Amino acid sequence: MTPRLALLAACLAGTIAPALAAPKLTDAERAEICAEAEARYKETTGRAVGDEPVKTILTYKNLFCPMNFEVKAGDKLRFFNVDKRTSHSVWFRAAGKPESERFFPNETYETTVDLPEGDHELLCGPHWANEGMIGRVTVQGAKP
Ligand SMILES: [Cu+2]
Repeated sequence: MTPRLALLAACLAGTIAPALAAPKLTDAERAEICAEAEARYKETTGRAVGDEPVKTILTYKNLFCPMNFEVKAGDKLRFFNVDKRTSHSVWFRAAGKPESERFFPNETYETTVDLPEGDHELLCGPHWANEGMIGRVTVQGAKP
């Protein structure tokens, strides 16, 4: 394979596109966006996201908030979209899971963690490749 073809193949496979296209946010910029997301959640629901009995991840401005988090196998996970117009999805692609349906502003997507122990890449179907909307879930051992 020529280098040019190899590059094209890598782009098609999605292995290079994120590195080239994902906007580079600093940790501080991410923290600011996620703080805004939490404020929007509280405004919408009247509750602090950290007080929810079910682990709640916010989607906002092409970020998962938090971006990296830990769960136990069998835990429930709840995703809530605090964006104004954009829909998102949840996709453990590398783990061989199907992409979720899109959830729209103020909508929730809930799932139960059925992934093996270890780190798993969490993608948003429409935004991972070009916007870098990628999180990481660390799954700990199953509940006794
Ligand atoms: Cu998204």
